[in-house]
Amino acid sequence: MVDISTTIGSLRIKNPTMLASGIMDEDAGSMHRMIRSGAGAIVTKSIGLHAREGYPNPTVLELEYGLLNAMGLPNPGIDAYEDELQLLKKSRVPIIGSIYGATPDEFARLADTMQHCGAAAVELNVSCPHAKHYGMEVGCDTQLLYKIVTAVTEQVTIPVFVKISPNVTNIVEIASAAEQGNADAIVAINTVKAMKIDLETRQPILANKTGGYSGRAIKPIGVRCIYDLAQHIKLPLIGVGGITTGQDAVEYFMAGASAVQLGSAVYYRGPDVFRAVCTELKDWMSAHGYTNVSQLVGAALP
Ligand code: RRO
Repeated sequence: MVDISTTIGSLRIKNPTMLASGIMDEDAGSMHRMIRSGAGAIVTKSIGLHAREGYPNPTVLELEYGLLNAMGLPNPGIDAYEDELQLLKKSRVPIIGSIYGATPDEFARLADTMQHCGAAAVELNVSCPHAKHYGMEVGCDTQLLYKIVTAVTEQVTIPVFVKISPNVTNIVEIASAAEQGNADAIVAINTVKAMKIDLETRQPILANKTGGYSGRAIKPIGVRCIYDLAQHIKLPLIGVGGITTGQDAVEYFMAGASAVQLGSAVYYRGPDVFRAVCTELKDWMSAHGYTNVSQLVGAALP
C-alpha cells in the first residue's frame, strides 16, 4: 500500500501537492474548488497590509514553454482578505497564508492576522521578481531577511515558511539567513525573471516590461535549487517550479523536497491536476517499490 502523506516540520498533509500562491486563490470560492480537486494544502494569494491594484494589462502571457506574468501583487489587503479566510476556517486541508511586506514589523503584523484567521502556516513571499520594494529587495538582503524572519517567528506560533528566488547569485546564503531566523521550511522557487518582446512593435509585451516565468521550462532550475539547498540547509524543503506530473514531483523529492507546489499546472491540466498528479505519483511509487514519500526524499543527493 502506497502512502503519499508527508510532513513539513510539524505540519502533516494527506498528500504532498499544494496549490502554489497566485493561482486560483483570490477568494474562498476558488480555494474551495482547489480543495475539492484534491490539493493537500492551499497557499493563499500574497497579501499585504493595504489593497493593491497590481500592474496594468497585459499582465500574463502564454509563451511556448511556460507562462510569463507581471501581476504586480494585486490583492485586497489583509483586512478585506480576512473575510475569505473566515470562510475557509473549517477547511479540511491546511491553509497557508502567503504574505509580503517591506519591513519586519509589516511581516509580523500580517503573520499575526493570518494566524488569528486560522492559517496553519505562513509563507513569507520575499521573492517576487518584479515587485518594487516588496520582492527581491527583501529577498536578496540577508540581514533584512534575517530580521524579517526573526520578527515573524517571534510573533506567531504557527510554522513559518520562506519562499525564495532563483534570481540570486547564492540561493544557499539566502536560505541560511531564513534558517538563522528560525524559519520552519524553505519554499523554492518563485518565478524566473524574464521578458518577451513583440517583433512588430519592437517593445516588451508586458506592461511592466519584465515579469516572472513559470511552468515546465523552469523545472530544471527549481530542481537544481532544491538539490543545492538540500545539501546545505537542514530545514524541510518545498519544491515549486514546473511540476506538472507525478514524475515531476518524484524528481523534486529525489532532489530533497518533502512536498511540492503546483501553479502553472492548474492552467495547463485544469483544476483536477492535483488528483491526477497524486495518482501518477502513487502509480510510479508502486511500480518502483516505494511505499512512502519519505523514502524518495533526497534519493539523488550525493
Ligand atoms: O503578483 C505577482 O506579479 C507575482 C508575485 Br506576488 C510572485 O511572487 N511571483 C510572480 O511571478 N508574480
